[in-house]
Amino acid sequence: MSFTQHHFALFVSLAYIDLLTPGCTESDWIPFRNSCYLFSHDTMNWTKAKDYCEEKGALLLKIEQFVTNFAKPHDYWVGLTDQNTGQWRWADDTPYTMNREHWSPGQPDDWTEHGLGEGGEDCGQIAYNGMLNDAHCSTKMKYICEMQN
Ligand SMILES: [Ca+2]
Repeated sequence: MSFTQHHFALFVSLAYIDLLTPGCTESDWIPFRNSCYLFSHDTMNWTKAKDYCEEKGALLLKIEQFVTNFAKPHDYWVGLTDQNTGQWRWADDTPYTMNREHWSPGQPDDWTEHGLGEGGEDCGQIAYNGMLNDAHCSTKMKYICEMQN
């Protein structure tokens, strides 16, 4: 299955399943394949989003298959950061292999003119265009948790 099909199915689920669904123990979590996904409505900084997902027994989204037609008109934190080691890693501390085809043109750029405090941009988000960008970790943003069943 291609990642396009994967996410099409995910968003079909998101659009039409709005109930407590067998397979996911909490409402608002969307079952797909062997995981449950939460597309948050609230916003948090990256670290709080990561902690929230982990409190739920989940992870900030670790994207195994990439998104090209991300249909939601929002930015979401995903579980990518280079703030600890300078190397991009997933929130479960596994390494991320850089593939610039998954990033918006010119990203990650570690931009420093954001006016949000010290440092550049060390946390990964997925934008409405389905592409990755690095943003300042203190930014409050929606987030996606993934819980593997
Ligand atoms: Ca950036």
